Amino acid sequence: MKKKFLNLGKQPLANSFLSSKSKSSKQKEFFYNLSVSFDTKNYLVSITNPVNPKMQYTDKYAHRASESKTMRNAFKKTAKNLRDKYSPKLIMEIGSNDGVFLKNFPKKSVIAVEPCKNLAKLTSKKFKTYPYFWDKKLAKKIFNNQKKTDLIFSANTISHIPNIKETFQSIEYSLSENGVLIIEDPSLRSVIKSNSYDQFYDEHVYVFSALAINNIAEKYDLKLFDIEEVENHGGSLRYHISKKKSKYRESIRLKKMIKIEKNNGLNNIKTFYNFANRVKKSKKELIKMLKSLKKKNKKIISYGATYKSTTVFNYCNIDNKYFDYVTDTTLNKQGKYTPGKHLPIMSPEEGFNSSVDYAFLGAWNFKKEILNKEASYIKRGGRFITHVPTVKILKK
Ligand code: DWN
Repeated sequence: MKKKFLNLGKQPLANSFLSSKSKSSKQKEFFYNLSVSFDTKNYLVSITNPVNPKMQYTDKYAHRASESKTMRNAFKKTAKNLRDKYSPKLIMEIGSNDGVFLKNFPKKSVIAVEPCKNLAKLTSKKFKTYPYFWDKKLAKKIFNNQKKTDLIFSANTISHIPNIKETFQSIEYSLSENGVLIIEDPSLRSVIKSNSYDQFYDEHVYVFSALAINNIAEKYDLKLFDIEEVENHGGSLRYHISKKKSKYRESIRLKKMIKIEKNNGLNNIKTFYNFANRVKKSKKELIKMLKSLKKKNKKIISYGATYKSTTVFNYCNIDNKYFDYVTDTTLNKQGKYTPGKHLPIMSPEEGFNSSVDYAFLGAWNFKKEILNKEASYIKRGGRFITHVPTVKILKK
C-alpha cells in the first residue's frame, strides 16, 4: 500500500529551462503536483504521480554528465573496476547521456541507449547508439539477432523510468546467463540522512534502497547479489544484479547493507514522516537566512543550475527577491531561465565575480570540487550557503 509522506507543491519540469522567447510567450509553463510516497509492501519510495517521460526526455535535454571533473573521474574509475571484475565483451548502457562512461571502453564493444535525441546524436558519432526509450520493443530490436550482453550499466537512469516492470523484463531478456546488470542511483538512506529533499523532482521517479531493489529483482528472473556504497551525487548505491541461476552468490556487504537499512528504518513509514517534518523546517530556515542577508543588502546568487535546484526554488518560493541569478558551466543552460522561478542563468566567467557576497550551492553534491575551484572567492570573504544536511553558511 502506497502512503504519501511528503508534499513539495506545484513544480515545473526540472529540465524545462526557458529561452527568453518561451519566457515571454503566452503559452503557460507546465506544472504538476510533486508529492512522494512509500510503498509499505516492497519499501519502494516514489513520486506519487509521475510525469509522461515523452515530455521530459526530448531533444532539448540540458544535463551533460561530463560537466564535472568529479563525475568524469568517477565514471573512469567505475569502468576500470567493472572491466577488472567482470571482463565484459559487450557492454550496453541505458541512459548514456554524453558518453562519459562508455568512452572508457573500446568503441566496438559498446551499445548506447539514449532517448534524448540531442545526446544520442552526440554519441552516435563515437559508438553505436539507439536513440530510443528503453523498453521491450527496443530490447528485442537489439538482441533478437545477436548475442545477449554480459554487462548492462545504468547510472542515474533506472530511477527515472516509471514502468519498472517493463524495464526489468527487458533487462532480463537482454542479459546473458552470467551477465550482470549494474544500476547506480542516489541512495534513499543518504537522502534521508542528509535531508536532501531536492533529490525529488519529476525525473527522479524512484529513490531506491537495497531493500526495495531486492524486492523488485525477486519478482523477475533476477537477483541482487552485491552492493557498493559510493560518494556520487551525495551518496549513491551501486547494485550488482544477475539472473537468479547465475554463478554469483549473495555478498556479505549486501547482507550488511540490508541490515543497516532496516536499522535506519527504511522499511518503516515513521522514518519518512519524520523526514517530511525536517524538510519543512529546512524550508523555513533557508528563507529566514536569505531574508536576513537581503536585509543587510547582500548580493546572493546560486551556483549550478541543477535540476535539484528546481525543487528547492519552487518549494521554498525563491525568486529574484533573493537571488540575482544562477551560474552554470553548461553552455546550453547559459542565457536561459530556471524552470518556474525564471532566474537568469549565466556563465561563471560572467556572473561569479567580485560583486557576489553569497552563493547558494545548487550543486552541493560537488561541494569538494567547487570549494577547491573557488578558493580565491572564499579567501576574499565570499561565502557559500548550503541546505544539505542543514541550512548553513559554510565557514570555508
Ligand atoms: O539524475 C540526474 C543527475 C545525475 O543529473 C538527472 N536527472 C539530471 C541531473 O541533475 P542535476 O542537475 O541535479 O545534476 P548535477 O550533476 O548536480 O548538476 C550540476 C550542475 O552544476 C551542472 O549543470 C554543471 C554545474 N556545475 C557548475 O556550474 N560548476 C558543476 C560544477 C561541478 C561546477 O563547478
